[in-house]
Amino acid sequence: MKPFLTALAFAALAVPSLAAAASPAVKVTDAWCRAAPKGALAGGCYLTLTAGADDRLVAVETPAAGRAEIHTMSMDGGVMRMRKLADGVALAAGRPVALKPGAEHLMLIGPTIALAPGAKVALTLRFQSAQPITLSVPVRTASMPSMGGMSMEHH
Ligand SMILES: [Cu+2]
Repeated sequence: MKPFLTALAFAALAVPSLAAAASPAVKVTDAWCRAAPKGALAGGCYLTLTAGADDRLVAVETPAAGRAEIHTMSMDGGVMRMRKLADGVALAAGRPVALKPGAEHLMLIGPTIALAPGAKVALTLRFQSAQPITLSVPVRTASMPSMGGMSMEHH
């Protein structure tokens, strides 16, 4: 074990630029899924992504729903509409991208687990360049329901 670790440490020190160019990791923070009533047809998950290099979130997979999609939300004549982002979400190097209520989000279509507070949703995020990331995302209630186009976030 020790020689292996030493070799790894040496390699990391010796070729930092090469290691970074190969497949920089994407950092995930503030991941949560919104609690939904029993029998809900869909549920939203939110998180913040910070890519080490220009990249793109291209897909999300989960065993907790029929399928998962990357969605965006926008106002259309006073009505909030969601649509699937076929090309995913662009991630600029070092710039946090927040997927949040009222904007880009991950949508669980046909949840197969109860989206109750305290439950965990396994999500696998797939990127154009970076390695996939699998997360266990906690379910919680939103601080307030979203109302129309107004932002009702607590501070
Ligand atoms: Cu959606």
